[in-house]
Amino acid sequence: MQIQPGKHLKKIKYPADLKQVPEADLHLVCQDLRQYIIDTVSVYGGHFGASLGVVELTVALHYVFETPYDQLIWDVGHQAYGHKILTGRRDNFHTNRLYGGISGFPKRKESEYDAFGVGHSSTSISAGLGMAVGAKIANHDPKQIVAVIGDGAMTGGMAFEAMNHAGDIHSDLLIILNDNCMSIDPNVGALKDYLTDITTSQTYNKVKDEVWNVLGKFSKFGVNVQEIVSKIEGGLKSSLLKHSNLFESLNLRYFGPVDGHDVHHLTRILTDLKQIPGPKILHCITTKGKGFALAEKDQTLWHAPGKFDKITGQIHKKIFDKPQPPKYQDVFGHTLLELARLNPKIVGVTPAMPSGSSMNIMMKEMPERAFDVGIAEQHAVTFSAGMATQGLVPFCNIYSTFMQRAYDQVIHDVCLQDLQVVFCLDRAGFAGADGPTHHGAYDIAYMRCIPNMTIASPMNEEELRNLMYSAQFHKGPFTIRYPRGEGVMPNWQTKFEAIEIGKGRMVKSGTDVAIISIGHIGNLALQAANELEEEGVSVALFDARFAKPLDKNLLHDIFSTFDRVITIEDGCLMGGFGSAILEFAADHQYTSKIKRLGIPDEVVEHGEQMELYRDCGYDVAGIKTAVVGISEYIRV
Ligand SMILES: Cc1ncc(C[n+]2csc(CCOP(=O)(O)OP(=O)(O)O)c2C)c(N)n1
Repeated sequence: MQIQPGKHLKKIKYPADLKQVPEADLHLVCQDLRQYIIDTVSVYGGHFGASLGVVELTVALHYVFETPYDQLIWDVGHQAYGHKILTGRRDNFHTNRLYGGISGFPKRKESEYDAFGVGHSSTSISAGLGMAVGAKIANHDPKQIVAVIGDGAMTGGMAFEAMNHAGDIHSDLLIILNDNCMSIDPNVGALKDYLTDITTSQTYNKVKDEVWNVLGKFSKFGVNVQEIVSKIEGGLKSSLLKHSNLFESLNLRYFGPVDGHDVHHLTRILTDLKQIPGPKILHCITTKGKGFALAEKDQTLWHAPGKFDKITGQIHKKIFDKPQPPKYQDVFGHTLLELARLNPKIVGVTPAMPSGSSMNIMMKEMPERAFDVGIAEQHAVTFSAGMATQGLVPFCNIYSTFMQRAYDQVIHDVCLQDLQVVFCLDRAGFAGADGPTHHGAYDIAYMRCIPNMTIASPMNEEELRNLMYSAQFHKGPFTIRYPRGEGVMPNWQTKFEAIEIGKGRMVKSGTDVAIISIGHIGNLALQAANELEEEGVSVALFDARFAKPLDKNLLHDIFSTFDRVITIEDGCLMGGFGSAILEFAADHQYTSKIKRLGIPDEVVEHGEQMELYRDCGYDVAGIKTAVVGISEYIRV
């Protein structure tokens, strides 16, 4: 279904069209753009509140700057829907996040207006600084580089590493801090309090207003703004601001706070800022979900609500006539609380994903034992390591894809010291519509090579519970990976039972081919094996449960019985679980034919998880084809 743009947006396909609009009418474009986002996301789903909050900023930026020559970097990129719509993708926007459609995040391959590919947070200032320096060294004509970063993303260490550098080398870079006091959940940390303080501090704002008044007065007369700012900085501003403003202390010129929903004011400020050299930051105050009352009210729910009725605000939920299996994340959340009630040493850590990981269940009952540390995966890991040295048992929940950030911390701070930290990696395997920046493809491969690490993955809810239960008694680092979405057991609240570390199990017996799977994907293998049985091919299925240590006894049994073996994992083939099985077979001189199914060595785009399994040959049909293929191969 093609969504119809309003009459002001209709005329705009590219920023060049936007520039034809009289400045006085920009708020009308904003109205239409906001409505277009509401109309489309309500029907097709996707991120919602963040894009609504930056409508005015998006319009002002494309109005003032010469994109794509001037470069605009959106941190995380979930707020860039307006940007996509104004940069040639309006008529394609209904394919956002769908298989074969446009990406939900800025992506260099998709558009020249997407200056930098994003999805993970806190990269925009580093990338922008690199662009500014690179453009200069490459002798490009002067260009403006703008990084838009949220207050949530600003809690990430990389943002500070980049500001520290920017303030030192004085490259031309405009940072726009989009401050809506929200991450996905309410933003946390001392920085959040600081931002609120500078927004409300009277002394500070008085000085700042004077700076702006002077600036405004002069720029109207066409006086060189750059000169004026230096003069003001030399006097009034610098002494007070430098000592009272965090950004000024880092040698970034600080402007604001300004109302991020006043498109006319924003346009004027951005025009002025274009003339000010060096690194500078414009602090914009916005409301996440702006213009859609329910989204303004419950900003966490409306971060990415799914499809909804735009009139009533009713979020569409599938209705089932029988109980459904829960999401793995909820099994994690409830189980963690259950375990924490029994074991006072258990603590929980999440980097900014309380609701996404369901850690919020424990946070609600035990706020003193469960921590949201901000978008700070590296810190989350080392903070957990620190608590482990005190004899606690931290369950540190990080999405598989975001754990990539904290790799050195896992090695250096946890594994080399053999500390007991339980890493629960959510969204392991294909993430679905969020696409390649979010697929949890690599964790088995990157964890497997680290000494002391144990890696397990449950095939169902009961296994997740039992792995979590067992991990609390294991003295050393322990990774449990599980996918996005639902499991298979509507009655999931099973009694805890210890699982022996490194012990796999047979799920189904058979004689022709052995499948060894790891994790939830084993359920598709089971379905394939059952169907094949009826078609006359006898397939045995083994649930390895552990990628490390491997169940050597089970593997010796399998390789001495079967000359055709298939491995299946929802993870990368290179270095993954199948590779571990190949290593085992080679090390023990087994000559069985082995076929590995998993994620190939390429960037797999976004789509429904099932569509991606299909493309990579490990949906039910793909598994059956692989079994038949390996059987025929032997016959030849
Ligand atoms: C490294 C990393 N960790 C976690 C996330 C998940 N995540 C996506 S958006 C978001 C909140 C960002 O907050 P903010 O920057 O303030 O933007 P807002 O949504 O409020 O506009 C988080 C935690 C991520 N994208 N990258």
